[in-house]
Amino acid sequence: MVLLRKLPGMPGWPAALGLRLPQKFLFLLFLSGLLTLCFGALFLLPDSSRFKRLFLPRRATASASSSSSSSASSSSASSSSTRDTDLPRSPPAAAEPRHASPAAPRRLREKLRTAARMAGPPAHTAPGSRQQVQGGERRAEPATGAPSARETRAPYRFDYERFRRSLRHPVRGRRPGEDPETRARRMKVKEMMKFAWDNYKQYALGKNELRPLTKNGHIGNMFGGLRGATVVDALDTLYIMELEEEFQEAKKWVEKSFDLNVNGEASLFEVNIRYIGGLLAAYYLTGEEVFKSKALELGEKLLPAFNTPTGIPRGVINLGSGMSWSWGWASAGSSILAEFGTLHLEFLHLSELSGNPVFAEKVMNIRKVLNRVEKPQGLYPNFLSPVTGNWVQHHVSIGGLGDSFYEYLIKSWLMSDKKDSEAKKMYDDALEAIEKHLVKKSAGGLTYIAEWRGGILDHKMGHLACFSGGMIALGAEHAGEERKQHYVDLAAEITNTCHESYARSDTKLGPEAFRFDAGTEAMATRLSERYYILRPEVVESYMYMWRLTHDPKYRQWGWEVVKALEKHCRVEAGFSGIRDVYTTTPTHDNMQQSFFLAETLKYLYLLFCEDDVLSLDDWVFNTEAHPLPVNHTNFKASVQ
Ligand code: DMJ
Repeated sequence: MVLLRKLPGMPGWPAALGLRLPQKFLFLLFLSGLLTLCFGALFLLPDSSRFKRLFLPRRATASASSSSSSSASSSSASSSSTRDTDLPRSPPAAAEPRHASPAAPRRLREKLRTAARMAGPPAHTAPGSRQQVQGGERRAEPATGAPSARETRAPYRFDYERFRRSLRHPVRGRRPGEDPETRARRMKVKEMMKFAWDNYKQYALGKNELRPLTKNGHIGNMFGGLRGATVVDALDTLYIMELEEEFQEAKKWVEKSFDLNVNGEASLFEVNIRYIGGLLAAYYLTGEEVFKSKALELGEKLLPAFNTPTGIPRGVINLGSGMSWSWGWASAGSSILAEFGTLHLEFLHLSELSGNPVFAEKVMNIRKVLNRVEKPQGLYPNFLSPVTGNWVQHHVSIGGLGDSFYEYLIKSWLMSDKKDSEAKKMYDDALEAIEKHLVKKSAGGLTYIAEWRGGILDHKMGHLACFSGGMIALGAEHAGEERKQHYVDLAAEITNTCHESYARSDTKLGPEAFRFDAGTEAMATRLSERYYILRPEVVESYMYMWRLTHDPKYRQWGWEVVKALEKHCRVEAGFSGIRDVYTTTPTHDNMQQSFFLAETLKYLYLLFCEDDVLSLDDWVFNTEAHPLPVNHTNFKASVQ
């Protein structure tokens, strides 16, 4: 309108053209139509996202784009708005819309697509069709007009039968003759699992954990309103132990009562390792569609957490709104290495099962960011900014905050049927740096892995760090001949140290953290570190060491744990953590953690099984001990 106002001393446009009133009206009509067309065309351009961002409010695009199939790229990172600074928990940062990055190098994009193309021949997309991203799901849609017979090919479907045929061992083993003692011990662990499940079912079904002293349920605030953490965590253990009736009870709960339409703050990491990991494993073991569809639906809900300038996800996400933010305690709004570094296995399987590359793209981008950033002394600090992609603090640990990142590197390689050599190299390099800077020997000859704070060592090992014996054992088999024995020895030494932390306590259960200073060896020195919450890491290492060496001491050590659990943690209505491992009359914490059923009891059971039960040839365990298959057939073209 301003353009057409008649300025003093100057004729207006229509007047200047010598037009009369009806003509003027027609001219105006034509002009406004033209303007509307031009404006609309901006939105129809191939990459109209930048215009949408200019004209639409940020929130409006966030959810629509949250499931975009794009990966964050460095180029889009630099073009990101500086308003998107990393905010602590309150108020949450709005999810930043991200779109396919046209600037991402072609080779990378190809690589990402190949990474997701794990299901072999089935067509994800009908020929002559275009991909449409809708609600995060990539659907095949005819390009134009009515679909022809050729174009209406069946949608992508994971070939479960083909996958089952690719396994080299029966999932639950062949059960050859075995010595009666081993069998009896395995049956004891099975009885413990049944006891843990029955009590959960009776007093807390549908809640996240059982409170075995007060005989009620606990919900907590880690899972964003999701319920039934114990159900989902227990599914595969029940199945493997052939607790058929109990497995059916758990399955029925998932079918009838597992509600994903929740609205609350969830830990991206915990939801991924427990729920997605648990559902994926249950699907691969049984072929029951309900587990697959729930896993995929939940996976979609996690995607907005990746909408950051670097694509490094934030730690907390509201599963309803898609808003994400960093943990309030994480320095300077950073993301945690063990959290964003522990998504790879599950996300590759989400892509495999859905035919949608978006999940694989997200985790391959994380790897890209990690490969780009400089590592102090070759080490990976625990805090990284999702905004800049730089380290925020130089704290390095193979225990809490760092742990499962390293685990997922070697397991990514194994899960890819040893094709993902990038992951193997990252693992080898990281382990070399850890050994050089963090691995120490105590005066009493115990090998341990210290923590590193900007170059200063903290001579402490957390219970969580005790998984590393198993991890190094797993990797040892695949180290070059000259390194193999070295890693077998290192794994054995670390496992032995963790065993010492149990053996030196009055309960024969280990503390949350133990130290090697001021004359102390493998014992907690602080009151606050004396508790045991039914954690699995030590028996996890026993299981891997047993499978690697078949040294009977690992079964013996596992049996000592069984006896200690029975004596100190079993209560009338389940199992409970204890507050002090150094007293024989410990007080209970009234919590039966879901990982006790997912991990501790599963690893103990496997310790007393033949090696072909969930064979390591066929399966890798996610960090919550949920078995995910090695893809013997479809990873061939993998991520290289
Ligand atoms: C489990 O939830 C997982 O093993 C995770 O990686 C960290 N530790 C707990 C159990 O201790």
